[in-house]
Amino acid sequence: MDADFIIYNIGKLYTPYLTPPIHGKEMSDIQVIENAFIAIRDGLILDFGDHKYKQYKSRQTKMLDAKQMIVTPGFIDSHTHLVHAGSREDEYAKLRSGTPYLEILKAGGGILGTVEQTRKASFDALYHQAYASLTEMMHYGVTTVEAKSGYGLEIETEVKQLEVSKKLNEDHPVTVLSTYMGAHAVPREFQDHEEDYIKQVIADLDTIKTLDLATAVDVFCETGVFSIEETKEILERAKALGFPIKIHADEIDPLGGAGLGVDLGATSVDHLMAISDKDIRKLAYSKTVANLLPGTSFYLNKGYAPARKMIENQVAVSIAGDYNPGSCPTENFQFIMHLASNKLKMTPEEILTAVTINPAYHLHMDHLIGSIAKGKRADLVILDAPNLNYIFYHFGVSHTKHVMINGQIVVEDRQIVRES
Ligand code: IZC
Ligand code: ZN
Repeated sequence: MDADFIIYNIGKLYTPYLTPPIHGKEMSDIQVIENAFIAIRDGLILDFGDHKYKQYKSRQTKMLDAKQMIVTPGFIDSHTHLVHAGSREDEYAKLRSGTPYLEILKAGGGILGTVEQTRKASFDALYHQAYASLTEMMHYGVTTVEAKSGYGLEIETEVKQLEVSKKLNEDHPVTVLSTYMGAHAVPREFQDHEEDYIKQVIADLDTIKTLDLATAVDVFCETGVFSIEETKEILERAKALGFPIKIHADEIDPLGGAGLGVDLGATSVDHLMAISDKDIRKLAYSKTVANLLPGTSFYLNKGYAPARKMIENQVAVSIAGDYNPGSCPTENFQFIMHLASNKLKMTPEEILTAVTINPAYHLHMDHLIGSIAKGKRADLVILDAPNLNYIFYHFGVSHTKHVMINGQIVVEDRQIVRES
C-alpha cells in the first residue's frame, strides 16, 4: 500500500510498546530502532521499522529526510489550565519572598484573581490567549493537551471556558481534551457558605454532561479548598454520570487525596508532592496513574514528588506541565521534562513513557496516541539530538526540529507551518 508520507533516515526511533498503564520498573522498557523509517497514510502510521520502506513509496509520497536525528511519539501534556484571562506576575514577588501560595488564595487573590478576569473576558480574548499558548506548546513537541476549566466558578463562565477548549480542538492542530473543574476554588460569593457551592457544582455537573463539554472531572483537594469528604461527594456524582475522574491531590498538605483517588477509581491523581507512604503503596499496581508536575515545585520553590519511591513501588507515573498563571507559568514542556530528569531523578526512558503512553492511558486515548504503532495516529516529534539522553542534558532550549500531528507537518525546521 502506498504511503502519503515517509520519514526516513531516522538515527534512532524511541517508543514505548508495552500495554499501559506501565508501572514502575517497566517504564524503562522502551523500543529503540536504529536507521528507522515511518510510513504514514491517511494520518495514521502504516508501518515503521528498520527494513526497506521502498514498498510504500510512490511518485506522490512526500519524503522527509530525518538526517539521523531522533524520533519519538508526540508529547502529551495531560494537566494544564490552558484557558484563562490575564496573568499574575504581581504575585510572583510575593511568592519569591516567601508568602505561601495558599495564603494568597485565602486573601482573595491567586485563582480568585484569575476568576475575576476570566469572568470579564470575551470568548475571543480567551480563545486568542489560549491559542497562542497552544502554538508555543506545539513548538516544544506537544501534540495533545488536557485543558481544565475552573476559572469561572459559575456555570456561564465554566461553559465559556470549555467552549473555548472545544473550538481550539477543532481549529488548532493540537488535540485538546477538556476537563470540568468547577471545584477549583470556592468563589468569593460563597466564602461563608461553602456547602452551597458544593451543591452548585454537583448540580452543574448535569449541565456539563448534557452539553457534552468535558471528558473528565477534576477537584482541587487541598487545605482551605476542598476537603476529602467534599471531593468524594463531588466525584461520586461525576462518576455516577459516567465521567472519568481525577484529583489535584496532596500538593501542599498530605490530606490523602491520592488514596481517595485509588478508592474511587480515578484515572489520575496529580501533584503528590506531599503523598504518604501508605498512599504510594495503594497506588502500586493500580490503574490510577500518578501524574507528577515538577514545574510547579520548581516555580513555587517547594519539594518534589517522590518519583523514585513511586517507581520502585510499581506505581504508573506520568509527567505533565501544569501550565497555569499562578503556579507554573510556562509552556516549555521540554524544560518540564528536564526537571523530571534533574529533580525527580527519572531516567530518559521512564520520562518518555511518562509523557507518551501513560498519559495517553489516563486520558483514555491510548488506542490512538502515545506510541509509535501501526494504526495509531501519526503524532510525532523529530528532535535534533543524537540520542534520547541528549535532550535532557542540554536544557532550557527546544530540541524540536519538526512536529507532525495527524500525519501533517505542523512545525518544519523549527518554524510553525500550520497553525490551523
Ligand atoms: O491558577 O493557581 N494549583 N490550581 C491549583 C492552580 C494551581 C492554578 C492557579
Ligand atoms: Zn492543576
